[in-house]
Amino acid sequence: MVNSGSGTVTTLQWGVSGDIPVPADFDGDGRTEFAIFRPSTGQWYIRYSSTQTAAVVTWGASQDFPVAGDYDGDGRADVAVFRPSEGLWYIRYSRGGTGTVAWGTVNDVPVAGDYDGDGRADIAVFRPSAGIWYFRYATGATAFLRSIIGASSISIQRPPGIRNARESKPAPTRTTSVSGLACNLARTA
Ligand SMILES: [Ca+2]
Ligand SMILES: [Ca+2]
Repeated sequence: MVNSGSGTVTTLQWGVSGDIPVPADFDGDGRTEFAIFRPSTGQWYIRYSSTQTAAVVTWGASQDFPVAGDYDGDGRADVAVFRPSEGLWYIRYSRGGTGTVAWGTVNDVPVAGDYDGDGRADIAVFRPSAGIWYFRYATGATAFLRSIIGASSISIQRPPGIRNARESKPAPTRTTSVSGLACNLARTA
């Protein structure tokens, strides 16, 4: 790691083989935390920059993608995973509470980000087979974007249904609550 201010180089061991790095600002102090998701145990190991303390959060299962982002817009990244087999996003909000959102399907790549600039991360997936990005904005609105290789423009169109592009109606979106801060999602599958 090269410090952008001083130019000094430091190293830190945080994680082991098989861990997935999930750098994000979980405590909202403006500095990115060292964090990893361990698929084998569904555990997140976060080293907070503000306190230099570490936390272990159990959230997710072995086949999940970690998708940390500030979904509730409080300035702190939320622990979250996308489970392709179910097409579900499991979010543990930093502000409190949890949510489950159906968006995407198997083989989709999660690409969450604040696409509309409202300060909250939007749930989104990229479908490689079709070259389409599907967005579910934090406002609840949806959209999709098809990028055509070789074309000079990118068009934004109405969504045809996120679960299956051949569907004529949008897939239902459900949000349910999960109790308990350290919920092992493997047991809910
Ligand atoms: Ca931080
Ligand atoms: Ca947050």
